[in-house]
Amino acid sequence: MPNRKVVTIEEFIVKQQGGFPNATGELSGLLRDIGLAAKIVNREVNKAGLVDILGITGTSNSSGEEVKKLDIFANDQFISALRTSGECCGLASEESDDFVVLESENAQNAKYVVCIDPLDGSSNIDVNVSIGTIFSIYKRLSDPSGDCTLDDFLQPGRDIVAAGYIIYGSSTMLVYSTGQDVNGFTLDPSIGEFCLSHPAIKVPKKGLYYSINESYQHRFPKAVNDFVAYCKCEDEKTNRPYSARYIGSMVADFHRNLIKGGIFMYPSMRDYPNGKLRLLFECNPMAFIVEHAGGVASNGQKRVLDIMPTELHQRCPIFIGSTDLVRKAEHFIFKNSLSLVHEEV
Ligand code: FBP
Repeated sequence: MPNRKVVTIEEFIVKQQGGFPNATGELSGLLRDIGLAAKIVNREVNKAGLVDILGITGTSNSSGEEVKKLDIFANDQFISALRTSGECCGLASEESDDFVVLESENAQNAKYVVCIDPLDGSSNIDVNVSIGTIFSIYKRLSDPSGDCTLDDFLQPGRDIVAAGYIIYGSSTMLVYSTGQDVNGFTLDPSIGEFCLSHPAIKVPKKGLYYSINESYQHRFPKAVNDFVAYCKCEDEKTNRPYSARYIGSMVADFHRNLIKGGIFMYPSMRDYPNGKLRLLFECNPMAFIVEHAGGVASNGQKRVLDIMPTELHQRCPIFIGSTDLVRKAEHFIFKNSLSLVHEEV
């Protein structure tokens, strides 16, 4: 088999930049620095069982969830990488209550802000199951002569400039898009480089898998349970039943469905009327990726990327993945809302 030319992410970013005559290299620099921080986090994740980085810190984040040591380590790594890069003026993290203004000389006038979930899938950290990092980059709206503001972060997902995730799994991959194709790079530990392994990823229109935490079925809306029942029905024509897969790390569940086709769902439920996952840190970046891979992301009624954020840590129900499956889930939700209207009349 002919040896495929190894293309590192740095080479790819520079080549991609060539396609934008007005590019200043700031976005390329930012992506490069996120890649570097990911390598450092990957090193700690890989040896997590050997060093005292497993377990909890004993503190909780603004969403009242337990904070794991590796969460903090990853958060610190990305903040320091972006602070030194000087390519971004502010950062909002799922692990921090408020956004962080990056003070360094260059950073202050930089034109980008970053939203990050430094370690997604925290319930899987201690049990050696795939976890991830999710990021998104926006152009600042505020005047570059001053500090960035909250409004720089509360932009709709459709205004994302670039987004991606790192999955720390059987191999470590960085998958991102700058609004064109979605490309995947696998970390080659022998050379310490992310190398292009999955060019121009396209999510299959039809899905094989459905991913939802079914243990909450008693708290899900009827329409969601009807759709899950539809996924389980025997019907050769539509390739059903689909296979159930749920890892409990959004990055890992999303990545499988992106490559093989499927739907990941974290719907609203009785105690989480807006679902569990955060719009800025989890839903928007994954919606940006799936749309540029030919899929869709919905909150059940509307396109996730068109939702106007009002708070940094707001939650959003999500149905994301293969077009046919997400549209089908929306159909069940719409049908159910109609029957609810009829019941009331
Ligand atoms: P964290 O960012 O705190 O890890 O929470 C997000 C998450 O772990 C997702 O990755 C995953 O899809 C979901 O929560 C699992 O939630 P549940 O355990 O309720 O199914």
